[in-house]
Amino acid sequence: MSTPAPVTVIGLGEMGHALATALLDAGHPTTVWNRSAGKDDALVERGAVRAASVEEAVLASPLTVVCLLDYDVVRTLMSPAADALRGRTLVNLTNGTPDQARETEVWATGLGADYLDGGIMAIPSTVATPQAFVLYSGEERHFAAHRETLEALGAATYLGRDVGIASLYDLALLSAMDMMFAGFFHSVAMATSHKEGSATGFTELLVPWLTNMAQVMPAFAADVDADRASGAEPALAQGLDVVLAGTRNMLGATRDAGVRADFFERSVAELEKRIAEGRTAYTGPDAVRALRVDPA
Ligand code: FVH
Repeated sequence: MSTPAPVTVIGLGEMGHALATALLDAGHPTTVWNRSAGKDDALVERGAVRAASVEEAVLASPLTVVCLLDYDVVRTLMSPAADALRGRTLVNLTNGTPDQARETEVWATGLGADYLDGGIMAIPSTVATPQAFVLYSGEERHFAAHRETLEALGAATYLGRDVGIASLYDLALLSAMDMMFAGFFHSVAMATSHKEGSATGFTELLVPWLTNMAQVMPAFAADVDADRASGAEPALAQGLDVVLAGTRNMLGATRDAGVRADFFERSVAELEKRIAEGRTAYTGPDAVRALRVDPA
């Protein structure tokens, strides 16, 4: 294990503060900067160096990690430090879109900086715990050069040369989480429409149910990759008529519970269309294709 390398953290909001704390805890000489004063006090007490400007912060380390509100802020804030970035590495862990990552890479490399984009799969309290992982994309040699430092934040996962892929996977993972929570609240609204229903009692059933069902995802994923119908868990391989009957029941029970049913209205319409086309099964690849704006 080599001596922990110096690192700079710009943006000391909830997440940036957690990142800087993790780097300090791992023994990295850490320089910090934040727009508003005071957010660095606890970090300075732990040994961080407070920079007087963004430029000074960047000059302090070969690697600068930024975690800010959005990409506009990143560009606006870092532009005055353009000269300082030359020959240094910028790792942007701000949430953004794949295109924003690609544009920012062009901008940073135009300044002579090495650039990696990333997505943090953690909340501030889980940074640097075994639960945390951070996605990275961009030039692999930049990742390799700083991997040891980046591992201090959580398992460092390199996804590929296209700098946009880390944010694509980040947003896809966040989409799955958002839809899981939307499903959770939908089901709680249904369960608690009953006079004896309780969110707590219902959730005691929901968590093991969803945990079990999540085990089927790798089989579905393999079907999608192979564009085949048959690999997924046989128990889920129901005929379309059976799926339609069950989905109609979910639609009816949702309406009866006085809960918005638009999701199931769309599902029933989609299944009816497929049956009218003569289809008899609904596979993983079918489900993915049905979501594409241009399914060709
Ligand atoms: N918090 C979380 O759980 C998630 C986990 C996954 C990753 N996200 C992303 O991390 C980015 C920062 O999120 P955050 O939670 O740290 O957000 P805040 O606590 O609100 O901190 C925002 C920082 O951005 C600075 N900032 C905002 N506007 C400006 C500006 N115009 N000029 C300079 N700095 C600016 C702000 O500075 P200040 O308000 O303290 O002066 C904070 O340092 C974000 O992409 C999440 O999606 C977090």
